[in-house]
Amino acid sequence: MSKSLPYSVKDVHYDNAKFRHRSFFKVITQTLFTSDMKRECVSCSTGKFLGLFMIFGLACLMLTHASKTPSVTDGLSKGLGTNEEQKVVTDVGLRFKKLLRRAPRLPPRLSGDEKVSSGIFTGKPNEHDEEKWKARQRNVKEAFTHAWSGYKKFAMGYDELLPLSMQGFDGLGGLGATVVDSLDTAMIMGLEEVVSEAGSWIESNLLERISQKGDVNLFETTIRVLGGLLSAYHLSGGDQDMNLANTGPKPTIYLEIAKNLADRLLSAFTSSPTPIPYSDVLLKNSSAHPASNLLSSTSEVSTLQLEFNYLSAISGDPKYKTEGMKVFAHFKTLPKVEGLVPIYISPHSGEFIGQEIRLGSRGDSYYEYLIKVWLQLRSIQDGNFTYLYDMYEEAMRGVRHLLVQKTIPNELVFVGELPGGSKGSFSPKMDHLVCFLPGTLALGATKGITKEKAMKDNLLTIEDFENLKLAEDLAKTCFEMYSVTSTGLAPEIAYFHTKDFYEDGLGGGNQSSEYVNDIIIKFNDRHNLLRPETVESLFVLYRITQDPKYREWGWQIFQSFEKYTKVDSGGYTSLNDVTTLPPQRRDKMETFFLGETLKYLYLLFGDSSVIPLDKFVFNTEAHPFPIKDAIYLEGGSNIMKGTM
Ligand code: DMJ
Repeated sequence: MSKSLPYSVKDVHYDNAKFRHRSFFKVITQTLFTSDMKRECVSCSTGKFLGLFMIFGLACLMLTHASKTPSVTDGLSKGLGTNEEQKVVTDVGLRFKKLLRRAPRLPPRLSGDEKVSSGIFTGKPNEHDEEKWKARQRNVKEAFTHAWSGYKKFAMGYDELLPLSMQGFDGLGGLGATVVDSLDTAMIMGLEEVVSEAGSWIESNLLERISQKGDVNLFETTIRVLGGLLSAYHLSGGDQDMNLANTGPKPTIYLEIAKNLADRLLSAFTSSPTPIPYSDVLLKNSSAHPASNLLSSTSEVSTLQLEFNYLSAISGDPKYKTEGMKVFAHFKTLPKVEGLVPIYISPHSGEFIGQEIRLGSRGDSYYEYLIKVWLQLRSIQDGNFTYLYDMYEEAMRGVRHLLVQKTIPNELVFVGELPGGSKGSFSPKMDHLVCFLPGTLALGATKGITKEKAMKDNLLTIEDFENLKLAEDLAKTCFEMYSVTSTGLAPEIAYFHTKDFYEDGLGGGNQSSEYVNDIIIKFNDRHNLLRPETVESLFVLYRITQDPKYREWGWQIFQSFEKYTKVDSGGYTSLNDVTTLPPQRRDKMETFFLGETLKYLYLLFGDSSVIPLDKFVFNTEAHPFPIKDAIYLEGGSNIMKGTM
């Protein structure tokens, strides 16, 4: 592992002196009364006395003549120096009081320049801009319609569309996963025809499928199918405070099917000898079994709780939440490496297996759900779930300390892996999946409100600022993983040039990219599955920082999807190699392209008041669930409270 300084110390450009601020009064008195001075003062000369007097007088002058215009910091520190009506006498009095008080321990403030470069944009976008983004949002809607039309034409009722061979394929157990994954996107986009088609298919077919189908993966079925049904329930008026669907089945239909499915999925928990569920479920007879290696993935068993908690809240039955939350309670007791966890766990022993640590495949959404489940449940305020926040904070410190490095020559920030745990060596490798992290970090820092508001209300801690900084740095790297290739689309996995690692001749193919020597793409990793993680993070970062660059980056990525993955006959396809032109195509449209990628792009280009991040939490498959006390306390007959 690199011996260089950890990211938290080396890379965050906030002057720590700012946090140990000394007041002007302290500076003067401390300088005059150092130990040497004190000794000499016994025989203080008149000259020294006059000097002291002059400095004191000067200080008074500076205070009384200081500009009355409040500085950014003044305006932000509660109520001080912002009232223009105050009389000068009161002002001076206040200033003296201020001098005599201990300097407050405020989190760092950004200067005007830093604000611009770090993306706090308070000015309203002009009309032309708004029109531009509305038009771009329409382009995304058209892309969704094209994707759905291909699926409907060739693969309706199958899990996925194979757009080149123009047929369907059941890769996820045969529950029509694309239909359910797409439905809430269509609702958000106001595509009534699609809502009606998808809704009718679900109403007429899904229960039967659920009762007849065999093996499904617990995690995939929960995040895509159960998650899709639950957000369709909410968005179609289930909680009675919004209704985006003028057509399709009643919300209770979605809820009934969700309960039937979840009851079967629960067998993965109840048949395991520990709180860690088995990975697979046989739907037709509600039985469960472990994967062939007898292990469960860490991320899979910890990425079920948003869905199960919400289902408990709306159904009034606590069993889903009880089983799901046992997993986190168990994780709390397990040993970790600075909050980081190995990617496999045994449902038989309940212990982690192996040492591999990464935020990519099999590790990723463990970290995402720690903070999101806390956000979902924190309104209950019974203190039972603060351990989730603590685990998240510790893990992010671990990420900053152990996993973050910068590339050569251009200092891109990336999150690497520890293939041998804390004792093994560092690998400068990052799955595209890791690009969920910028969004999660930003959400965890401001809890879904804008950075501007969070700063105004003095809500951000130093760690929040560090996490936000890492979020922005990492989002840039994720975007450059797209820009560096010939197609403008990211590979599945990238390696990074560091002092310990470089391989020549494995660039992305875009010679005009500044980062062509920083990012290395191995032959086996050159595919693109239409994944959402980068645009997901751009969406969250845009909402939180209001920096328009995230929209522009999203637009560039969208255009590349349009150019290289669109299939004329309908649908979009994965690619085999993003570094060569024309790219070889792979013949698969993943369900998350409709469920996540296009939804996040649509929301990124649209009005920020739609599905606000402080009122909704998106599951890992981009299905939004509401966060509000009423649902979790009253709607669920207080079932969310105290079930742990
Ligand atoms: C999706 O199913 C989810 O986002 C999951 O968390 C990770 N993999 C895919 C998208 O890449």
